[in-house]
Amino acid sequence: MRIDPDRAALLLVDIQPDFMPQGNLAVAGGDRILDGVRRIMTSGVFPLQAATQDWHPPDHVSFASNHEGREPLEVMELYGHPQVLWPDHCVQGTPGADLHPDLPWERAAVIVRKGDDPASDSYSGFRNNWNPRGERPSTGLAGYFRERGVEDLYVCGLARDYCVKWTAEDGAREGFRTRVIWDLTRSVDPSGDDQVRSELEAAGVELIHLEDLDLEGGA
Ligand code: VGL
Ligand code: ZN
Repeated sequence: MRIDPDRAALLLVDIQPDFMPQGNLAVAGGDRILDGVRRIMTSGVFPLQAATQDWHPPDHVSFASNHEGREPLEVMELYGHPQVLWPDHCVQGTPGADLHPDLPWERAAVIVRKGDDPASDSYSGFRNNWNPRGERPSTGLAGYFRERGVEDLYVCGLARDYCVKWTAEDGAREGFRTRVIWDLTRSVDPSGDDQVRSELEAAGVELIHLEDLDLEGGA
């Protein structure tokens, strides 16, 4: 697959130490995507690269530790929607919240931090999850891509079943031709992968693999 350098953007979702196998919200095999991600970032075929960074205050509503008597991975209802309660992760300013130190982030033109509102979670790079008023406020990322002339989005990162999925679904909803580089993602719960695959496809997201990209086209 040829990437049109004038219309494509690479979107790197939440590639942070806390989502690595040793991290506070460990994703099995999260570190296995790093070599491939580095290859794409340095291949020269994506002149425009953007990243998201999960970035929570310590009192964040998604942390089980902020709900008396709740344990991580329990689900509660929040503003009428299910909310998974997570272990504390990606706390602003902690090493686990950094962009992963082994990747060439100088290539990213824009880094969108998300999840900084203590009262709502934010899986997608485009919009927060619901706030108490039932809205999903924009991060401005869709407008950024539009002003940069982007039409095609290539999404990879962590986690496949949460932030990658929500980001890709919102990207498609915003009108971008959105592709997920499936083998450069990993799931919190791999047993749900079939459902993730079918929900992404139902949202109009195309699932591709690293080998589908023509990385020789770049410098
Ligand atoms: C994520 C759960 C909580 C993710 C972030 O990056 O997929 N998942 N915060
Ligand atoms: Zn988070």
